[in-house]
Amino acid sequence: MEKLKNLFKAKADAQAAELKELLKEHGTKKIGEVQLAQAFQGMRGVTGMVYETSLLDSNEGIRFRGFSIPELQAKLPKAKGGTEPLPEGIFYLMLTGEIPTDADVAELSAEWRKRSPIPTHAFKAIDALPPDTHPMTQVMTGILCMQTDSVFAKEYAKGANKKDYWSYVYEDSMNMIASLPQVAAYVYRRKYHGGKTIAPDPQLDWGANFAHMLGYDTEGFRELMRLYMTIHADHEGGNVSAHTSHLVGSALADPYLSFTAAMAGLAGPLHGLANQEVIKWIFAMQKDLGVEVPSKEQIETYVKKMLADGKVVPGYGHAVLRKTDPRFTAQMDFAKKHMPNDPAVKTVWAIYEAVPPILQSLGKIKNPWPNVDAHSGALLVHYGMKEYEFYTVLFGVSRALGVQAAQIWSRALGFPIERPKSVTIQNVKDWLAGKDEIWE
Ligand code: NMX
Ligand code: MLT
Repeated sequence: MEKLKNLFKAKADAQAAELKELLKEHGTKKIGEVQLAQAFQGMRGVTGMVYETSLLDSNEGIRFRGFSIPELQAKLPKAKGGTEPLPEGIFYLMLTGEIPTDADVAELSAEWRKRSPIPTHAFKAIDALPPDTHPMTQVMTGILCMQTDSVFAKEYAKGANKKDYWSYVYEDSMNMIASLPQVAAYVYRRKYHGGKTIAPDPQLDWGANFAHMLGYDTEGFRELMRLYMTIHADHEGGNVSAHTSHLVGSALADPYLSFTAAMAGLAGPLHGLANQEVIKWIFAMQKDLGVEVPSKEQIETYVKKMLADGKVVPGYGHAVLRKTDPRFTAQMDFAKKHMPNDPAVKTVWAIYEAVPPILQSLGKIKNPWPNVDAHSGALLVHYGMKEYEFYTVLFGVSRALGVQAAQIWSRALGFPIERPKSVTIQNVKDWLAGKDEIWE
C-alpha cells in the first residue's frame, strides 16, 4: 500500500509548507476570547486545537473533509450490490482529503486483510479476565497488549528522526485498524458465545468481515456495519475520545497507547457508553410499562419521572450540536428502508416525538435533540444483537478510523506536546480582587 502512503506524504509535505507560511504571516491573529466561566465549564466553545479529518457545524452536523453524511453516502464506493459506503473509503478520505475510487478501496481492504495478525499474548491477556468483564475493558486490554508490536515505539527507541515519526504512526495505525475487528469479535464471542470464535473471511471487505466474525452473516447486518463504521468514525477533535487520542499522542505515546486511552474516554456514559445506556433504558421502560412499543404519552410520563429523579435521558443532548444529529437521521433512514415496523425502532421514533419538548421545557438544556447514540442500538437489536454492553466497542472500532487518520496528520505536521494552562480558584479570586495578574 505504498501508493496511499506516498499520496499522504505528498499531501502532508505541501500542507506543512503552506502552514509554515500561514503561521509566519498570521500566527498572532486572535481566533477567540475565553471567558472565566468557560474555564469552569469544560472549555465549551474554546477553540484551541487543530484536527484535520473532520469539522462539526452545530446546526448542520459533521462534515468529513467537507462532505456531509448524505454526500458521503452518494460519493463513497460501495460493496457489490450494496448501497452503504465502505468504511475503507472514509478512512482514505480522512487521510488524503480525496474521495477514493473503487480500486483504491479494494486495495485498502486487501492491505488491512494482510496486516491483521495479532500477537497471541493479546488473546491470552483477554482470557485472563473474568468472562463477564465489560467488553470495553476486554478490548482495551487486547489493544494495549498489541503495543508490544508497535513500530513507532521500536523506532523511537532506536533513535528515529522526528521527520519520520508520521511514517511509523502510519504503520501502527494501519496494523491496529486491521486487527481491531478481530480483537473485538474475539471479545464478543468469548463473552456471549462460549468462546466459539469465527475465522475471518478473506473475501470480505473490512465491515462485512467484522460482521462475519461477530457471527452475523446477513446482507442487512453487513450493510448496517458499513454504515455504522462510516458514521461513527470521527466528530472533529474536541470530543473526549478524539481529544484524548490527540493529547496522549502529542506526548509521542505510540498509537496503541493513545488509542487505548481514547477508548477509555469513549467508555464513559456521557460519551460512547451512551449507546448501551439507550437500549438498556428502552428495555427497562418496555418492561416497567409492560408494552413493546410505549405510546408518546407513556414515554412523557416515564421521562418526567426520570428527570425528577436526577437522571439524564441517554442519547439526547450534545456539547456542540444544536439540532438533530445527522448520524441519527442516517440511521433513521436506514431503519425506514430495512425495518420500519420493528418495535425497538418504533420506540426510538416515539421517544424522538416525546422527549425534545420535555427537555426544551426545562430551560437549561442547550440541545434537546437526539445524538448518534439514540438510534444505533435499535438497529442492532433488530438483527439480534441484544447484548448492549458490547455496543460501545462497535463505536470504538469505528472511531479508530478517525482518530488514527488524525494522529498521522498530527505527527506529519510536527504538532508539539499539548499543554494548556490551568488556574486555581484562589488565583481567580486574587485576580478578581486585583491582587494578581491574569496568567498566561
Ligand atoms: N438529559 C437530562 N439532562 C440533560 C441532558 C439529558 N439528555 N443533556 C443535558 N442535560 C443537563 C445537563 O446535565 C446540565 O445540567 P446541570 O446544569 O444541572 O448540570 C444542563 O442540562 C446543561 O447541559 P448542556 O450544556 O446542555 O450539555 P453539556 O454540553 O454539558 O453535556 C452531554 C452534553 C452530551 C454530556 C449531555 O447532553 C448528556 O449528558 N446527554 C446524555 C448522554 C449522552 O447521550 N451522551 C452521548 C453524547 C454523544 N456521544 O456519543 O458522545
Ligand atoms: C462524538 O461522536 O464524539 C460525540 O457526538 C461527542 C462529541 O462530539 O462531543
